[in-house]
Amino acid sequence: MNFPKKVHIALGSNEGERFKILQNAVTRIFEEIGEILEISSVYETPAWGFSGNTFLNACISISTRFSAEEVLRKLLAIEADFGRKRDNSGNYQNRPLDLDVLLFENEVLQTTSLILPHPQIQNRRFVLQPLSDIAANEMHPVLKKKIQQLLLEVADASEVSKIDKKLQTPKMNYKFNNCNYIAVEGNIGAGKTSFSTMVSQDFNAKLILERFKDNPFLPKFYEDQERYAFSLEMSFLADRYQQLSDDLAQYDLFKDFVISDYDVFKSLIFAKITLAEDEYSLYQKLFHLMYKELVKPDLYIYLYQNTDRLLQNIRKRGREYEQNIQPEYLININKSYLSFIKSQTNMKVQIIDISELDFVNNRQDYLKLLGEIKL
Ligand code: PH2
Ligand code: MG
Ligand code: MG
Repeated sequence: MNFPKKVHIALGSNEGERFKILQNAVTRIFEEIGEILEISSVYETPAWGFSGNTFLNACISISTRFSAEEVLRKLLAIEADFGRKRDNSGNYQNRPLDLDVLLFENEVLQTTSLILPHPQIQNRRFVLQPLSDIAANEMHPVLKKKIQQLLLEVADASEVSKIDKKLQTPKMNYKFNNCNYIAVEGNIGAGKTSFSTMVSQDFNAKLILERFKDNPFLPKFYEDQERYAFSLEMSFLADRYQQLSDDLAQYDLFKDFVISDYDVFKSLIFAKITLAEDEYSLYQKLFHLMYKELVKPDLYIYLYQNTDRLLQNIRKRGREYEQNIQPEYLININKSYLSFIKSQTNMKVQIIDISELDFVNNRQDYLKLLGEIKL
């Protein structure tokens, strides 16, 4: 999972209903690429470098987890949907929509398809003027000058004039209001960690991730279940108890809530499957002693994913010791989760079917998933 990056994009239109096209483009960028951080004023600008219709130009900054190449590909697809046609003449033409990546964080890059930062920023008033609205103090990573400085120095004398109408910022119609702690659960490979991580980044939440990597019994367990099940379940329980009691007690002033990629009940659900009956009843006693002491989530989300896609995800992330996991084992785990969930009377639980969603690679699916959460 990539960390969100800040990207500055230039928008231009000189054909059709220009303002409407720019507004719709901003909405598409929000839905498909990332959250909109800032939007400049809109400027009317004469065609630069060719004789054509007058443009409307603006700049936006967004936050995205996609790579520069992916952002570029998505922008080109949006341009095409607005009727942009390209010919091979190499000359500028009138166009309903042009979307250019100006700055991708501080990346400096040159490939056949993409140059970063955009090589023409410093020569174009129709870019520097709107860009100064939202990024006056950003440093150009190659020229080592601030955008406002580049605007002062630009040779381009074209007359750009601000129009009154403002572009609207599309916002997530989703808020995690009045909640302190959310636990995300799901089968092995369902996407618990990805989803919790994305939410923590986008909604300023403190993230608690299971420390399965540190468990020395896990690889052994997958080799010899009977021999290592009890040690594994005990050490998971101890770890989870310690982590949750520490992390949930430490209140973070600068975060709005806490999200974790597991709930401590997971221990009991897995123990029931992996332990012999007598071991399980001993384990249960200990579990309940510890469970009493823990802060309970305000919302428990179970991400349901079908077995085929779980296996696919397990293969894709490639943890060696997980590669022999059998479909029956996953089906069993899912059943146990569901029967646990059914038995819950005090906890607010929500099952969300994500088998038709690809929320990591498809932002519209991510927004859809968020929309499903009812707090
Ligand atoms: N884009 C161009 C070439 N010329 N002139 C103005 N005023 N605005 C633009 O967006 C623009 C241009 C190439 O993309
Ligand atoms: Mg352009
Ligand atoms: Mg372009």
